[in-house]
Amino acid sequence: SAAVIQTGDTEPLNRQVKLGFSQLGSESDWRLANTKSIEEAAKEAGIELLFKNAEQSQEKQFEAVRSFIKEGVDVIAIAPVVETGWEPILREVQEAGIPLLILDRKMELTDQSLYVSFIGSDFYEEGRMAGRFLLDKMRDQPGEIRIAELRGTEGASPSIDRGTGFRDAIKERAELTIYASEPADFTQERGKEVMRSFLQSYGDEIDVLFAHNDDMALGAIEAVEEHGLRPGKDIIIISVDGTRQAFEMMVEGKINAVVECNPMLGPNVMQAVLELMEGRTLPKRIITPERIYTEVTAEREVANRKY
Ligand code: GYE
Repeated sequence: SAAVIQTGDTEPLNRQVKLGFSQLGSESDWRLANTKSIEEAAKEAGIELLFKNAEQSQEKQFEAVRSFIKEGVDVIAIAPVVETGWEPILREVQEAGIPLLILDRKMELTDQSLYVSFIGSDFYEEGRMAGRFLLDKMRDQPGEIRIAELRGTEGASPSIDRGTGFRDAIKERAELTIYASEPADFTQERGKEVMRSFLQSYGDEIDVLFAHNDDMALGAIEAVEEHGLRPGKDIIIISVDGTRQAFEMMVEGKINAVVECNPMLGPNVMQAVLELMEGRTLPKRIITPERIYTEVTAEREVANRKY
């Protein structure tokens, strides 16, 4: 079922709409669910999807975008690996007259005319929710509380904004200190390696782990257990995304709280594409609503997880 485009008073465009999507990588369960959501929603909407995985390389994203321009797609969507460095390529897209959607992660742009809409989560708010949970969890624990942080990919907006939101929230209590903080690229493997090195350097001094995503938290849990400590008890663990695996860990008591970040952007994106083709104006920002889940609510939620 091809989506037939009705362009104002001209004849309906009797061909399939083509969407070029530059996905940043396949580093996490969140990302895999995001890709699947886009693929399924495109199919459902009858939109032809040209998909390229950039394997966490901005350079590869540039190449993908150029190939979409050559191909003459109707709309280009980019989930950008890092925040900066996008203006030149976006200008190429603009010169080709192709509308651009930014998905998932933010781009730092001075010229806001370079894109039509940014669809994704509020990462700063996610960081704040994580920090507020910690304040609450530790309200009766006196003295210094030492936090280790596993950051995501350097320069990526979820990493930058989750870090800032978290810091802004915990500022309220001076005893909460960020004791160690390193990037671990949003992968389980790096999460484990970096957590292992934290434990080798600081051992029992770490009270809390804030991981910027579930995959890194899962890797860190392995490192904590190998070190002979109990995740969720000896070290309080907070993470972001809300994958099924993280929920299972929460049910086991190994993760204390997970801030949800919704990867199911496909339906929103396809709706945006079709509206663009009908000549409608989109809101500049479309935010996906989210919440936090804790060890208290995990049990009754785990079966509902879709990713
Ligand atoms: O949290 C992480 C993924 O950009 C929101 O990227 C996304 C983040 C997500 O690798 O798991």
